[in-house]
Amino acid sequence: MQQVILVTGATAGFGAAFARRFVKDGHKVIATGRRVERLEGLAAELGDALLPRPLDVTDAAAVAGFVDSLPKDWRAIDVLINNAGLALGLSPAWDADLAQWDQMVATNVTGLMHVTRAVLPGMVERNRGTIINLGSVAGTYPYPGGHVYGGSKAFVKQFSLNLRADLVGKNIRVTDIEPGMVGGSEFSEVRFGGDAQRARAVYEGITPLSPEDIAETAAWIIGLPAHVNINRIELMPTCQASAAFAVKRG
Ligand code: NDP
Ligand code: 8X3
Repeated sequence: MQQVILVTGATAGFGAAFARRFVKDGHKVIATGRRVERLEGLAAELGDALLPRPLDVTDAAAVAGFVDSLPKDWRAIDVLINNAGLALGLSPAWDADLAQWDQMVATNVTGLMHVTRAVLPGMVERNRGTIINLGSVAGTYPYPGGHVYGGSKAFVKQFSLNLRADLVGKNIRVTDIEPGMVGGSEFSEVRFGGDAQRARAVYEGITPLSPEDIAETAAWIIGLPAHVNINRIELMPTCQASAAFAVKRG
């Protein structure tokens, strides 16, 4: 059955892969992000099934008015994909840039919260919906330099589980997708401030997950019978595993 799917951060990486996959699957996609020309490119590629709409998730007023700003037949959002997010920097906490910490919290935590709060009342009114949040293995497993990024994704995990606590008995599903290393997106380039060489090195000699793997996972979750809620799903490429505790001797 055709669904109206709102994707945040659809201008790159997973978000663009979600848009392509969901349109291919016969759904209608509201593609959002800050880079308007990327959204227009997606619309040119995918046609009328895709509605391009600029949206900065850190702009609280724009988020609050977003659903009402949509054309009438796009307002009943069936699926929300809270995908917009970023990691900034990898230096140790004592050396980290506070502005980068603030931007990660504003985007990954506050932005995701606000978009959810804007879309959820309609879902509750219709007693129908699916919310997929993009968490990360970083929200479960600590790593050096992960501090606020990992903390923000731990929030996404717990927020997802707590949403279900409020929604129990309603026909509204919430899933936290928690991927490990995924290549083919701008994630590492953004993290390293545009340093393409450093970003490339992250994926050298390995086969990471791809944005299409994440889109496949989301498509599976959406297509499950309406009574099935996947609470959390953690996935890694076979070249990655969680490591032993770090121990510093001497
Ligand atoms: P990309 O950097 O390729 O894409 C991030 C998207 O987020 C872009 O479309 C960007 O669009 C959007 N975005 C960033 N800030 C804002 C904002 N303020 N308002 C609206 N959109 C914003 O990263 P990925 O596709 O790899 O990551 C997608 C999600 O998956 C993120 O939440 C990330 O944390 C998570 N993740 C990524 C993993 C990876 O290894 N790649 C692994 C696990 C989780 P624009 O700049 O146009 O606004
Ligand atoms: C992205 C995966 O391991 O770089 O969330 O934090 S990781």
